[in-house]
Amino acid sequence: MSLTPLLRLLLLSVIAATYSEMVTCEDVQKTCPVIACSSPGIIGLPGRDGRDGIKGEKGEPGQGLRGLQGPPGKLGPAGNPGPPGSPGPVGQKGERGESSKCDSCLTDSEGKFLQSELDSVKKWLIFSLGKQVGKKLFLTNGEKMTFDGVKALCAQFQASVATPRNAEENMAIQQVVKEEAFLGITDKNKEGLFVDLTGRSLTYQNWNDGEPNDTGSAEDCVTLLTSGRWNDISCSSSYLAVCEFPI
Ligand code: FUC
Ligand code: CA
Ligand code: CA
Repeated sequence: MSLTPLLRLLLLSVIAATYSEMVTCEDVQKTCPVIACSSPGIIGLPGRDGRDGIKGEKGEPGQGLRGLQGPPGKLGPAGNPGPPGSPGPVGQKGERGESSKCDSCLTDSEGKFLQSELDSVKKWLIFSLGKQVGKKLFLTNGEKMTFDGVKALCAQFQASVATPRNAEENMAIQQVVKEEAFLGITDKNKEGLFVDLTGRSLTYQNWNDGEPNDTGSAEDCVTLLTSGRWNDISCSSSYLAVCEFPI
């Protein structure tokens, strides 16, 4: 349906008159001074969609079936080292270490000093207790005991039972004791054959008159009488112990 030019002009005039009564050009200028006043245009197309709004609150949990439990997560990082532990028990005693060669580490002057000290001690000992003859020192502890007891006592001190090899030694023993004392002489291996405790035959003898007589066929040991003479006697009797020390 087409309108005649006259009719179209008439319709536009009516629309224009109606709009000018509602919004004047001056009204528009008050809010938008850039827009140049002209005759109103036709109504445009709708604008584009606006931007997304802010995120909404978390919704209520769903009501569906719960899913299966997932696999274990990855291994976490290693933790910090813990504090030191308490001390362990004391270990066993170790092997004895190798001794250094310090046995020979004394200086010459130290050695000489120690030797002179040792010599002094020996002199004090001889002066107060014993009697020295040559390289022998005779000592008694003043105890009476059997012959076996005397042998054990002397051995304990790396010494021997006193055995006089000559008159001087015999006299030295006599001076050390106040009573009858055992000598390191015996005939127990062969009756009548007196030897020293190493089995060697005697080079010196000083028997009392009538001795040795082996009284009761039971006298296989020898004593030094206070006179300095010798007597054979029972080994199980008790007499003073005298030892001889090599010096
Ligand atoms: C003499 C010694 C014995 C004993 C006796 C008491 O006969 O020959 O050995 O000493 O005296
Ligand atoms: Ca005898
Ligand atoms: Ca006798």
